[in-house]
Amino acid sequence: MEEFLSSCQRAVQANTDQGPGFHVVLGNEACDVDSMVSALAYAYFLSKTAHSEMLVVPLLNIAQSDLVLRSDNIFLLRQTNLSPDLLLFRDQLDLQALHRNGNLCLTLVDHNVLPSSDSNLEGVVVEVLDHHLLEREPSSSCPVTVEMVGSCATLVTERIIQKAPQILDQQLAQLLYATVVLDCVNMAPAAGKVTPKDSQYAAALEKRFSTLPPRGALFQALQNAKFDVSGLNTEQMLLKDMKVVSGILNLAISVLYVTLEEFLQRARLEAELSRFCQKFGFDLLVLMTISFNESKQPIRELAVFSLSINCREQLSHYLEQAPNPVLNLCPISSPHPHITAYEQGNSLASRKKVLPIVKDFLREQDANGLIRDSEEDEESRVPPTPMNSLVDGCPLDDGLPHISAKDLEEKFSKMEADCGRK
Ligand SMILES: [Mn+2]
Repeated sequence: MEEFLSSCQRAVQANTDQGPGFHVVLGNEACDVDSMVSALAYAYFLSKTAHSEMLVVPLLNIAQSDLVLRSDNIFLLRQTNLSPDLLLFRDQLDLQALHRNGNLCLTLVDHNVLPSSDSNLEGVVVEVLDHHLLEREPSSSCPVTVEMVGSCATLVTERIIQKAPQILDQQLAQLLYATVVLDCVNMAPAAGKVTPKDSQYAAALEKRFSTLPPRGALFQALQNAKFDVSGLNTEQMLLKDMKVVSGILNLAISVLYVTLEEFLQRARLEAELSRFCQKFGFDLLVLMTISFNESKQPIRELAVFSLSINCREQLSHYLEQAPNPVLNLCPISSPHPHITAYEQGNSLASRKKVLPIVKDFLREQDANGLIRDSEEDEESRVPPTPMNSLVDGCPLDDGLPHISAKDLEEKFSKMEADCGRK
């Protein structure tokens, strides 16, 4: 696999108009473990079996700098001794330019239609292998394999075992096996993800490679890695699982997978939070932490950050008083003057429950009731962590909204005025 990936990199670096062109195997924009492994494994399979001039390359459908947010992907790469430096990312190969020059064909794995930003590439899609709801128009020039299995990696494994079992080595088997086990929630029927075909091919891999890590341990390790934020800086932690709500104020709610105490101890935290707010144009940040006690019960805490005392106090007060649901916020001491911190007694109130309260707050701040929501507004979308292999709602392509210094100044003076009015 390393040799194959190195040759792909060399080919991309040497890319010229005169070359034979690229057959790109592309996963979805969430670039979760399934999309990454399906692209790597299927491209490898095609490179060994396809009889075409074109160079087959797997492409991760995120920018290289976003890989750090996919801690489970990084964990699996490390576990299978694959360096992330060998991977090719969306910002390293200009698909549009290749397409313009007639040098591109595409195989889609783990999704079956291209997002609107890439829809002009539909004409060069030559094959699809996926496990999402079929949204693709049938076409004679593009064979489509869509089956509602737990993991797209199951379909890739099936193809390899049926057509080229000799290319399976321990490394490739482990990549595929780990993905199936992760997507199928440790093959537990109760989780409702696993199908007979997933079990069949997981068992086939176990049978061929007796040295694969034990299923339960592998699942737990990947699951832990998904929530491991130890390698992330403050900005990355905030971006990892963030939603944006905008009205007269711009507000972000980030879920953090650490205890609030641990987060509040980060060096220069307030300076980092204000830099974050300036960079992305936020007036207020709501930080919701989730951690687990020894009996695996969730512990939730909540904090509000804003450089404006008025904004911070008003939102904090609003959350304290919110009737539906009652959050049972109990103030805890914060070492930072601009951060109000709470234990959240109602540990069932996830961000899904807190978001409407925050929207109500913004509505009350804004006589016009103009609220924008990160789900409805493509412009303000930021990449949430994919919790499963669904591509929907996991955009990494649109980047972040661009905000000029002038916009910011206006925003802040408006914010102060608005908050001061009350
Ligand atoms: Mn998937």
